[in-house]
Amino acid sequence: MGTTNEIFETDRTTLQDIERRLEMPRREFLQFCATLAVTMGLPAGAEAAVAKAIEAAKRPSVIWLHFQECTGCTESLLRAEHPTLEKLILDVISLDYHETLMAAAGYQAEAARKDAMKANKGKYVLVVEGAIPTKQNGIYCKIGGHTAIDLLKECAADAAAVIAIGSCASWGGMPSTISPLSDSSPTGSSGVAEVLGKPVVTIPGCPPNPYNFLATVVHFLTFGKLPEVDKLGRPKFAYSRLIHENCERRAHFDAGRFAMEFGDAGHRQGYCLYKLGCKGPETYANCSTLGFGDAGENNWPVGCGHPCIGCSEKGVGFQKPIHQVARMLNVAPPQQYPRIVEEQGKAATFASAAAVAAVAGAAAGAAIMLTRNLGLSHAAEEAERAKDAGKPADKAQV
Ligand code: FSX
Ligand code: SF4
Ligand code: F3S
Repeated sequence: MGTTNEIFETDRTTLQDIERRLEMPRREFLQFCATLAVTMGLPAGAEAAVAKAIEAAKRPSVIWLHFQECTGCTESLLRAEHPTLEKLILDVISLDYHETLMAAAGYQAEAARKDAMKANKGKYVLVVEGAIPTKQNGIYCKIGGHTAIDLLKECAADAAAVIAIGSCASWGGMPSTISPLSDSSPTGSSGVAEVLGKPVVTIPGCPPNPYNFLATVVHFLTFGKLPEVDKLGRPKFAYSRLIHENCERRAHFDAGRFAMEFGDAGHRQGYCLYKLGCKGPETYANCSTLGFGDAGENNWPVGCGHPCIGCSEKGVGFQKPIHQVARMLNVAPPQQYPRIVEEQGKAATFASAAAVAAVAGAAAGAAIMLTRNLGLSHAAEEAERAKDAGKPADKAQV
């Protein structure tokens, strides 16, 4: 694999082709590739392989189904800036069926789905957004006269890969919330794997970070296979670390400085939100290192002053009361301690600064190395998961 500079030297023609085809400056294209490589935790230089794969690979046909959800997953993808979705649709994937974005309606839309499935049999990627209601044979969600259960099974049968995007599709998410007066959700909302009876890749989050989805698809293009996942189907590059491990407020947690109520002096000074119910200590996701919407490292729930509600963690998000304090899953010290002296809104962890620098195209190599390290699982966490699964630590499958 070459470095970014080597690509400029050795693949100038390829890059000029891309520049023409995407109508995107080559530098912007390479920044996009570097961002995805960083997100995947790939080693330095991997952006060259990503660039080549995007350039050379036939665009995979993507069929995107919507069930019980709010369309926030699609909305968050629309807010990804590198590249904008229209460029992504046109050049990285062939989005052949997507109810929110397609112009077709009714029979025409149904025909588009059937045609794409037939033309790409065994090769298309099925993306599912939203939970699947299972009570009363699934009558609570029907599209074109078919239940979500039937549509999912029909589309999954000939898919090369199935990706459940968002917490709803991953395990039921928000629609699966159980009231204290009941032992199941009103419509029996379930995740894709549960309905299909086999594991699928899950990208939980409500909504999930679009880069985790884009990186998963590009991994498929670059290496011809989906990324390594944990026992819940989550790509390890994004869900191996607790939010709490790399949170910009972690130094306050360790020093015992907590916001006690919204708007108090501690809250205004950016103190730790643990006592307001932050679920970062029991939620695996990369929100604290990646940020949302390319708007900077503070653009994530805790960065905006609200406790993490654990939206990406089954059994935490939409199940535990928002302001109940979190269970501490491990007490390992953070990778590095952020400074605590900047004014609120300007603080940056080294990790988030590096990831944002990669988006900006500066210091991509350093960011890649750092993020790769952040993506590695460690012994304490594996032991914790093994305990949950009732296995000895050294036999843990994570
Ligand atoms: Fe909404 Fe997606 Fe939440 Fe669910 O994201 S943001 S309710 S995870 O399926 O649209
Ligand atoms: Fe950050 Fe929440 Fe952990 Fe505090 S409890 S350090 S706010 S993740
Ligand atoms: Fe969700 Fe918590 Fe991340 S609420 S978006 S998992 S910070």
